[in-house]
Amino acid sequence: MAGHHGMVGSALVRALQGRGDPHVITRDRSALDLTRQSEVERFFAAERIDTVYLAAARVGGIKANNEQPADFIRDNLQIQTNVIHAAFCSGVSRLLFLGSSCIYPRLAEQPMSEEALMTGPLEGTNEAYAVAKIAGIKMCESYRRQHGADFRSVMPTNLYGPQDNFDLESSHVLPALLRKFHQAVLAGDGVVQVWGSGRPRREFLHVDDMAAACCHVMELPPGDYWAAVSDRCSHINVGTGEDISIAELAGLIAEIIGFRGAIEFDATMPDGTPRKLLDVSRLRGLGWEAHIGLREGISRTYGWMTEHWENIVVA
Ligand code: GFB
Repeated sequence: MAGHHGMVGSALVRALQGRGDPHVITRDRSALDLTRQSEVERFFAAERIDTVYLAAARVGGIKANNEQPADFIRDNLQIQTNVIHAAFCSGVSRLLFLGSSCIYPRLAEQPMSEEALMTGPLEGTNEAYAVAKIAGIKMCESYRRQHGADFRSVMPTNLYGPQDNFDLESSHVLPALLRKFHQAVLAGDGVVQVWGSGRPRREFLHVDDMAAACCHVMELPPGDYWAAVSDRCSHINVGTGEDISIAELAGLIAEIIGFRGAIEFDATMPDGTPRKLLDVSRLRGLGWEAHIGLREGISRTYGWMTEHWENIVVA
């Protein structure tokens, strides 16, 4: 398991252990830096690893992606290239690469099917990250085509849940709004600022659903997985199939938290892609769909945030 300290990786560890897999191998960054090729090669040579979940990545919200494109493209290309190649050389039987719905063109037809990949220009605010993720899919696909490797890919929509990043500069919108509305209630503030116009639409998936989907995809017999995808479009979308505008999301979070003040939109901040809704029919055809509704998922994540509030505000 690469990336077990992150929101997705930690959910995956919980899910795998819940399915009775006692042998999940993880390493702290201090013991294994995945951006260092020689360290990754040594690790794979020393351990007997059968299956790899590649959830390690540099991730962030619209502001971090927009302001640090060099960091996003470098770290992600290094991590995924090192892990995928070392996994192949050590003979692992199966690998799962995790990407993101920002791989699709900015103005892709909605909902976005897997076949929309590389059919148009990307969204500018996260182009560097998206190019790295597209390279990851293509690397898995290429190892499949050249070597027959069983290297699979899943592309999640916008994720949220426990252990998310609540830092207002680098987080995604959902944890940012949970924090902003909670802080406003605590401080008695009457106004909360929401970035952009509020018009963009996003699809949100709870990370426990994402982890369950990853396990489902990895447990599929090779014949089922490779029959459902194509040689040059080998990934599978993971989402709920429903989206919501940022203004509606802000209203829902305000209601859940009990904020009764005003919501203001900050037009100086970018909107990003106008809409990102995944076509999830490929995954549904393989027998999986999301179970955690948005209201329930937000309430659960709000509970987690308030439980860990002291760590969040000092971070
Ligand atoms: O979640 P988010 O940062 O990422 O922003 P993206 C989604 C939308 O919410 C944008 C708006 O229109 C933001 O302007 N928004 C409103 C806010 N208030 C806030 C706020 O306080 N914080 C944040 N962060 N947004 C990222 C990509 O895109 O999503 C990555 O940059 C990746 O590459 C990831 O794909 C899932 O959905 O725009």
